[in-house]
Order: sequence, then structure tokens, then C-alpha cells
Amino acid sequence: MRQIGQDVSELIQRGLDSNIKVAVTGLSRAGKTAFITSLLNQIQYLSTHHHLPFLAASQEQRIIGTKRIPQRNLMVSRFDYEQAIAALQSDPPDWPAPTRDVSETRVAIKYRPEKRTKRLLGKSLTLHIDLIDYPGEWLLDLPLLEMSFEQWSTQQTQQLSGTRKEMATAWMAASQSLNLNDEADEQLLAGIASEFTDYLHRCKAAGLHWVQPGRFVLPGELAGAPVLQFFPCLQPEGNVSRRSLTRRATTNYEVLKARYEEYQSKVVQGFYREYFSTFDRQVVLVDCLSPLNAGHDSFLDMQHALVQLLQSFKYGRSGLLSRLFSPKIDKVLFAATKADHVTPDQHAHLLHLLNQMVQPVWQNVSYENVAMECMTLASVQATRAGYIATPEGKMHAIQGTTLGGESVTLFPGEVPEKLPSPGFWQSHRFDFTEFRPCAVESGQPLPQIRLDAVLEYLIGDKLR
Ligand SMILES: Nc1nc2c(ncn2[C@@H]2O[C@H](COP(=O)(O)OP(=O)(O)OP(=O)(O)O)[C@@H](O)[C@H]2O)c(=O)[nH]1
Ligand SMILES: [Mg+2]
Repeated sequence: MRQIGQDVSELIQRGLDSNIKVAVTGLSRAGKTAFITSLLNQIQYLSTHHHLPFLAASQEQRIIGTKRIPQRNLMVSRFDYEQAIAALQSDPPDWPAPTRDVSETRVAIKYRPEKRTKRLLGKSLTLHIDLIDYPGEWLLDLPLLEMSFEQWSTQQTQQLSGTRKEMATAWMAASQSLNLNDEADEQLLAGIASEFTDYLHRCKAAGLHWVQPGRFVLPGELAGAPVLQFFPCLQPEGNVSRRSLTRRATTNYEVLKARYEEYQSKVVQGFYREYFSTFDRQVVLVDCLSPLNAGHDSFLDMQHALVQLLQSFKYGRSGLLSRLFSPKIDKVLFAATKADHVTPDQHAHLLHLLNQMVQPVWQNVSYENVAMECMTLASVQATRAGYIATPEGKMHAIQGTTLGGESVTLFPGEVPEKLPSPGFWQSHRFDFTEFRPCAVESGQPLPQIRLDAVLEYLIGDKLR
């Protein structure tokens, strides 16, 4: 009888062990890899170091142990924690390398439940967390699902002004040689598509975030595939002959349109179906500081890209995402990263700024009972906060080591509380210098800001 009782208890316990799948999203260089690395690192030290006071389960000393375990999805690369941590712990410390593809990792936290119902069934339970890292650029493709090839071409053509137009010169020139009604010329199309891809790479290198289609700059396993060999038609649709529909040979225009549609259905829809329908919680990381540094155009571009990215969060029943994939996300966290770049007195401003940026999606999401929160954080601290003496008195300052190895103490500038107007950059200067990560003592968790509050928000309820 005792054996049966034990078996039943084990079965129930296994049933109670829970899983949670967290997607970590953000535009390029937002700090996703640093975030996942640090989160895994903080979790690793949960049972031995009580270094996360805002994570209730840790504060109440209910964490028994943690370990990384093999991921469930064998078709996705494993998140390379070892390489990332090796870089951060090297001498001098360095940042992890940029990510090129989707990767996944799984960690188990064994804890003593606090809830009476859970306690009756077992002294300890395990929470499994799946973390997924993928390039933020891919999210910018969601709006493509609602655009025909013609509409997309028009939108892309309208974007061609200022620096974008300069960067597009070679592609625009190559497009001149194309007759849309001619019989399809694979080689010619591949050549122009390559110029278009170069243009997108140039946009990305110039710090612009609105780069679409996302796979063109980060193709992953699709590198070289014809589904990535199309481009928007710069010529008005009227140039496309109707006769082409009755001709037997396929025209250049028809090939471009067919590839665009293939990209929509196989690549974009495939990505959302595979990932978005299975997430429980989502973290959107936003680097508000780099575009503040770079100026008005860069800031506007980032905001535009963010608004597009936020389209993905229109979970409402009428939203495209819900109609196509019915996601089950119940919590979204928006986080302004790299908060250690500014002095602590500016964190509240940074939070306000982020709040304003995500406002367009806020009402929609909260209406649908998806909990949302905004926070500021630093995944891996690269500076220490302190004061400097000035003729006007003591001032907040940060101290760190630049990527070039120079130790500096400075006041990097004020973060605007509201979305800044163009004139703002004339009267304000920013100096958000890139720093090396702080050195870590061996056997100690990575220094960070507010990752305990992040963990409490994301998984705290599952550890009750
Ligand atoms: N000071 C500071 N810098 C950070 C922090 N997190 C990231 N960074 C900086 O931001 C850069 C990009 O961080 P990643 O984590 O690689 O960003 P990502 O979003 O994974 O970038 P991609 O994979 O290229 O899309 C790093 O190389 C650091 O210079 C942080 O917490 N503090
Ligand atoms: Mg990355």
C-alpha cells in the first residue's frame, strides 16, 4: 500500500511540475543575448547566493537547486551559454557575440512550494523554463502578412528618401534595367535582389532598425534560397502588362510576386506559427539609449520599427496574430536595457520614455487580459554609480572602462521623460559610451540591475 501511495504521489507531483516558455525579443543589439546569459547565470546561483531580494522564492529560501537541462526542441540550436559566459569572464571581460539565428535553452528550478494545495502533494516541485533567443528583425515581418506585393512595393518606394535613398542608389540603378513584362530572367532577378539585400545591409550598418524583410539581413538556414531573391518593384503597377496573365511564359513580375507570396506564407507565417503560438510569456527588450545618442533620425527610425514590432502584440481577437495563430501569452514585460549607461537618478526618466514608446500597444493588450509591465534593467553591469565634485556641487556620475581600455568617470546626460522633439537634440548632448562589462569574481553571479524584479514578474507566480 505504501508503495502505491508513493507512486501516486510521484505521479501527481510530476503532473504539478510546470513548464513555462519565455520568448526574449528585441530589435538588433537590444541586449537579448546578454539578458539570457545573465538570467541563466542568476538562476544558477539561486540556491547558494541570496542575491536576488525581489524574487520572493529566493528571499524566502525556498529554492532547493537549479540546473540546465537538455532542451525539448531538437530542431533548434542550443543557446551557447558557455561561450557567452566565457567572453564575460575573460580578461579583459568582453561581450557575447551577436546572434544570427534562433536558439533555445532549458533550465530547471527545484523549489519548496508555498501554496497549501501544492504542499499537500509534495515537499518539492520543479519548474522548467524554456528561453528562446531569436533575431528581432524577424518580428518586423509580421505586417507583410497583410500586404500584397503591390502594397509592399509602394510602401518601400515611399520610404526612399534622405540617407535611405543614397544607400539605395546601386539597387535603384540596377532596377532600371528590368522590364517587368519580359520573360523571367533568373540571373537578372538574382543580381537585382543582391543589390537590394546590400541596401538593407547598409541600412542596418547605419544603425537603422526598420529593415524589411528581416530574413534578408539575417537569413539563418535560408541563406542563398530563391525565396530570398525578390525585391519591391520601383515602377508603378501600371507598367505591368495585363497581357502577361494570358501569356504562357512567366514574367519577371510574376516571379517576384510569387516569391514574395512564398516568403509570406512559408517564412513569415511559418515562424509565427512555430514560435508565437507556443509562448507563455514574452520579454521585449528596448535599447532607448543608443538612438538617443545617434540623433533624431535614428530615434524616429527605432520608434517606427518598435511600433511595427509591437504589431506582433496585438493579441486582441481581431488582431492579425490572433486570427492566424491564437497565441497563449499571458504576460508581457517591456524592459529598457543597459540602464547602467545612465546615472541612477535617470532611471525614472528612462522608464517614462519606454512607457511612452509602447503606449500604442498598451491599451490593446491590457484590454485582452494580458498583463503588461515596464521596467528598466541592466543584464550585465558595465559601470558603477557614484558622484563627481563640480563647481556647482556634487553630481551623479558613472565610472567604467571603455572598450578601448580607458577608465572614465562621467555624467552621460539626461534622459528625456517624453518622446523628444527634433529640437531636443540641439539643446541636449548625450554621451552614452560603450563600456566593457565589469569583471566578475569567480564563483560569483554577474553584476546586474533589477533582474530579480524581472524574474519575480516572469516566473514568481509559478514558484509559489
Ligand atoms: N552597459 C551595458 N551594455 C550592454 C548590456 N547588455 C548589452 N549591452 C551592450 O549591447 C551590445 C549588444 O548586446 P547583445 O546581448 O549582443 O544584443 P542582442 O540583442 O543579442 O544583439 P543581436 O544578437 O545582434 O541582435 C553588447 O555587445 C553590449 O555592448 C548591459 O546590461 N549593460
Ligand atoms: Mg544576440
